[in-house]
Amino acid sequence: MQQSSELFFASSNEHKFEEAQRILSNFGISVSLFKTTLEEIQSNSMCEIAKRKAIDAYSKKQKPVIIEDDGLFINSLEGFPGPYSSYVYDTIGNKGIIRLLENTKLRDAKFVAIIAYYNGVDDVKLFESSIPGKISSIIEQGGWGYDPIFIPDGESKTYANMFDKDKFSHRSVALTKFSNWFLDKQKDNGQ
Ligand code: ITT
Repeated sequence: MQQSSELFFASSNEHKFEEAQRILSNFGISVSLFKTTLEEIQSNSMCEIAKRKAIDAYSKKQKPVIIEDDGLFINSLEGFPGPYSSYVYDTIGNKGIIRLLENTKLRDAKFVAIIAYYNGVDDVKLFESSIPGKISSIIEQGGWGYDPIFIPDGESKTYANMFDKDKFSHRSVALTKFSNWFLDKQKDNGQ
Protein backbone atom coordinates (compact mmCIF):
# COMPACT_ATOMS: atom_id res chain seq x y z
CA MET A 1 0.00 0.00 0.00
CA GLN A 2 1.40 3.43 -0.92
CA GLN A 3 1.86 5.85 1.98
CA SER A 4 0.13 9.16 1.42
CA SER A 5 2.56 11.58 3.11
CA GLU A 6 4.39 13.94 0.78
CA LEU A 7 8.06 13.16 0.36
CA PHE A 8 10.44 14.68 -2.19
CA PHE A 9 13.73 13.36 -3.55
CA ALA A 10 15.82 16.43 -4.31
CA SER A 11 18.41 15.95 -7.03
CA SER A 12 19.66 17.20 -10.36
CA ASN A 13 20.15 13.58 -11.45
CA GLU A 14 17.06 11.85 -12.87
CA HIS A 15 18.80 8.46 -13.02
CA LYS A 16 19.28 8.54 -9.27
CA PHE A 17 15.64 9.51 -8.77
CA GLU A 18 14.30 6.77 -11.06
CA GLU A 19 16.24 4.11 -9.16
CA ALA A 20 15.29 5.59 -5.78
CA GLN A 21 11.61 5.74 -6.70
CA ARG A 22 11.66 2.09 -7.80
CA ILE A 23 13.43 0.96 -4.61
CA LEU A 24 11.16 3.00 -2.31
CA SER A 25 8.03 1.72 -4.04
CA ASN A 26 8.97 -1.79 -2.86
CA PHE A 27 8.40 -0.46 0.67
CA GLY A 28 5.15 1.27 -0.29
CA ILE A 29 6.81 4.68 0.01
CA SER A 30 5.89 7.14 -2.68
CA VAL A 31 8.29 9.93 -3.59
CA SER A 32 8.30 12.78 -6.12
CA LEU A 33 11.27 14.38 -7.83
CA PHE A 34 12.23 17.88 -6.76
CA LYS A 35 14.62 18.64 -9.59
CA THR A 36 17.14 21.16 -8.40
CA THR A 37 20.86 21.78 -8.15
CA LEU A 38 21.84 21.57 -4.51
CA GLU A 39 24.61 23.34 -2.67
CA GLU A 40 27.61 20.95 -2.45
CA ILE A 41 30.14 22.19 0.06
CA GLN A 42 33.79 21.20 -0.33
CA SER A 43 34.49 18.72 2.44
CA ASN A 44 36.16 15.38 2.95
CA SER A 45 33.13 14.29 4.96
CA MET A 46 30.30 12.94 2.85
CA CYS A 47 28.04 13.15 5.93
CA GLU A 48 28.67 16.89 6.19
CA ILE A 49 28.01 17.33 2.45
CA ALA A 50 24.81 15.29 2.69
CA LYS A 51 23.55 17.23 5.74
CA ARG A 52 24.04 20.54 3.99
CA LYS A 53 22.38 19.25 0.82
CA ALA A 54 19.33 18.19 2.87
CA ILE A 55 19.06 21.56 4.63
CA ASP A 56 19.43 23.37 1.30
CA ALA A 57 16.76 21.15 -0.30
CA TYR A 58 14.32 21.75 2.54
CA SER A 59 14.88 25.49 2.48
CA LYS A 60 13.99 25.50 -1.23
CA LYS A 61 11.02 23.09 -1.09
CA GLN A 62 9.59 23.60 2.42
CA LYS A 63 8.45 19.95 2.45
CA PRO A 64 10.04 16.77 3.87
CA VAL A 65 12.95 15.85 1.61
CA ILE A 66 15.51 13.18 1.06
CA ILE A 67 18.74 13.75 -0.77
CA GLU A 68 21.51 11.34 -1.67
CA ASP A 69 25.23 11.90 -1.83
CA ASP A 70 27.38 9.26 -3.49
CA GLY A 71 31.08 8.68 -3.82
CA LEU A 72 33.32 6.19 -5.62
CA PHE A 73 36.44 5.51 -3.53
CA ILE A 74 39.38 3.79 -5.28
CA ASN A 75 41.85 2.20 -2.83
CA SER A 76 45.02 2.52 -4.91
CA LEU A 77 44.24 6.23 -5.47
CA GLU A 78 43.91 6.86 -1.70
CA GLY A 79 40.12 7.02 -2.00
CA PHE A 80 40.00 9.38 -5.00
CA PRO A 81 37.55 10.60 -6.33
CA GLY A 82 35.48 10.04 -3.12
CA PRO A 83 33.52 13.18 -2.18
CA TYR A 84 34.61 14.76 -5.49
CA SER A 85 33.05 12.01 -7.64
CA SER A 86 30.56 14.27 -9.35
CA TYR A 87 33.20 16.81 -10.41
CA VAL A 88 35.61 14.08 -11.52
CA TYR A 89 32.91 12.36 -13.58
CA ASP A 90 32.10 15.66 -15.31
CA THR A 91 35.77 16.36 -16.03
CA ILE A 92 37.95 13.28 -16.67
CA GLY A 93 35.02 10.82 -16.69
CA ASN A 94 35.28 7.03 -16.85
CA LYS A 95 38.04 7.25 -19.48
CA GLY A 96 40.18 9.28 -17.12
CA ILE A 97 39.66 6.84 -14.25
CA ILE A 98 40.58 3.85 -16.43
CA ARG A 99 43.69 5.73 -17.60
CA LEU A 100 44.74 6.43 -13.99
CA LEU A 101 44.58 2.68 -13.29
CA GLU A 102 46.18 1.65 -16.59
CA ASN A 103 49.25 -0.08 -15.20
CA THR A 104 47.92 -1.57 -12.01
CA LYS A 105 46.15 -4.69 -10.93
CA LEU A 106 45.11 -2.96 -7.69
CA ARG A 107 41.53 -2.15 -8.68
CA ASP A 108 39.65 -2.43 -5.37
CA ALA A 109 37.09 0.30 -4.79
CA LYS A 110 33.85 0.99 -2.94
CA PHE A 111 30.69 2.88 -3.79
CA VAL A 112 29.31 4.82 -0.83
CA ALA A 113 25.83 6.33 -0.54
CA ILE A 114 24.49 8.63 2.14
CA ILE A 115 20.77 9.27 2.26
CA ALA A 116 19.77 12.33 4.29
CA TYR A 117 16.20 13.02 5.40
CA TYR A 118 15.06 16.40 6.73
CA ASN A 119 11.59 17.57 7.69
CA GLY A 120 12.57 21.04 8.90
CA VAL A 121 11.85 20.13 12.53
CA ASP A 122 13.96 17.20 13.72
CA ASP A 123 17.70 16.84 13.18
CA VAL A 124 18.82 15.68 9.75
CA LYS A 125 18.79 11.88 9.76
CA LEU A 126 21.53 10.00 7.83
CA PHE A 127 21.60 6.47 6.39
CA GLU A 128 24.84 5.08 4.96
CA SER A 129 25.95 2.21 2.81
CA SER A 130 29.23 1.06 1.37
CA ILE A 131 29.47 -1.55 -1.38
CA PRO A 132 32.89 -3.11 -2.00
CA GLY A 133 33.91 -3.89 -5.55
CA LYS A 134 36.48 -3.15 -8.21
CA ILE A 135 37.08 -1.00 -11.26
CA SER A 136 36.79 -2.89 -14.56
CA SER A 137 39.66 -2.88 -17.03
CA ILE A 138 37.43 -1.67 -19.86
CA ILE A 139 34.45 0.69 -20.03
CA GLU A 140 31.38 -1.48 -20.52
CA GLN A 141 28.42 -0.25 -22.56
CA GLY A 142 25.20 0.97 -20.98
CA GLY A 143 24.13 2.38 -17.64
CA TRP A 144 24.93 5.89 -16.49
CA GLY A 145 27.61 7.66 -14.44
CA TYR A 146 30.18 5.18 -13.13
CA ASP A 147 27.94 2.18 -13.90
CA PRO A 148 30.15 1.10 -16.86
CA ILE A 149 33.28 0.70 -14.66
CA PHE A 150 32.09 -0.51 -11.22
CA ILE A 151 31.86 -4.27 -10.52
CA PRO A 152 30.42 -5.13 -7.09
CA ASP A 153 32.21 -7.94 -5.22
CA GLY A 154 30.93 -11.41 -6.09
CA GLU A 155 29.80 -10.30 -9.57
CA SER A 156 31.53 -10.50 -12.94
CA LYS A 157 29.71 -7.62 -14.62
CA THR A 158 29.63 -3.90 -14.00
CA TYR A 159 26.48 -2.17 -12.70
CA ALA A 160 25.87 -1.21 -16.35
CA ASN A 161 25.27 -4.83 -17.32
CA MET A 162 23.46 -6.18 -14.29
CA PHE A 163 19.76 -6.70 -14.78
CA ASP A 164 19.29 -6.60 -11.01
CA LYS A 165 21.48 -3.64 -10.00
CA ASP A 166 18.96 -2.71 -7.27
CA LYS A 167 19.76 -5.93 -5.44
CA PHE A 168 23.40 -4.91 -5.01
CA SER A 169 23.55 -1.15 -5.24
CA HIS A 170 24.80 1.34 -2.66
CA ARG A 171 21.55 3.26 -3.25
CA SER A 172 19.41 0.24 -2.47
CA VAL A 173 21.19 -0.60 0.81
CA ALA A 174 21.00 2.99 2.13
CA LEU A 175 17.37 3.41 1.02
CA THR A 176 16.40 0.13 2.68
CA LYS A 177 17.78 1.46 5.99
CA PHE A 178 15.91 4.72 5.43
CA SER A 179 12.64 2.95 4.54
CA ASN A 180 12.62 0.75 7.64
CA TRP A 181 13.19 3.80 9.85
CA PHE A 182 10.65 5.95 7.96
CA LEU A 183 7.89 3.34 8.13
CA ASP A 184 8.48 2.86 11.88
CA LYS A 185 8.33 6.62 12.38
CA GLN A 186 5.04 6.81 10.51
CA LYS A 187 3.63 3.98 12.61
CA ASP A 188 4.66 5.81 15.80
CA ASN A 189 2.91 8.93 14.48
CA GLY A 190 -0.23 6.87 13.84
CA GLN A 191 -0.08 7.36 10.04
P1 ITT B 1 22.72 15.40 -7.07
O1 ITT B 1 22.09 16.55 -7.75
O2 ITT B 1 21.72 14.48 -6.42
O3 ITT B 1 23.84 15.77 -6.12
P2 ITT B 1 24.89 14.15 -8.63
O4 ITT B 1 24.85 13.37 -9.91
O5 ITT B 1 25.74 15.37 -8.55
O6 ITT B 1 23.35 14.49 -8.26
P3 ITT B 1 26.38 12.82 -6.46
O7 ITT B 1 27.24 13.98 -6.22
O8 ITT B 1 25.72 12.19 -5.30
O9 ITT B 1 25.21 13.13 -7.49
O10 ITT B 1 27.10 11.63 -7.22
C1 ITT B 1 28.48 11.52 -7.40
C2 ITT B 1 28.77 10.91 -8.75
O11 ITT B 1 28.56 9.51 -8.69
C3 ITT B 1 27.92 11.45 -9.89
O12 ITT B 1 28.74 11.65 -11.02
C4 ITT B 1 26.92 10.33 -10.15
O13 ITT B 1 26.53 10.27 -11.52
C5 ITT B 1 27.74 9.11 -9.76
N1 ITT B 1 26.87 8.03 -9.29
C6 ITT B 1 26.13 8.00 -8.16
N2 ITT B 1 25.41 6.86 -8.08
C7 ITT B 1 25.70 6.15 -9.18
C8 ITT B 1 25.28 4.91 -9.69
O14 ITT B 1 24.37 4.16 -9.06
N3 ITT B 1 25.78 4.49 -10.85
C9 ITT B 1 26.67 5.23 -11.51
N4 ITT B 1 27.13 6.42 -11.12
C10 ITT B 1 26.65 6.89 -9.95
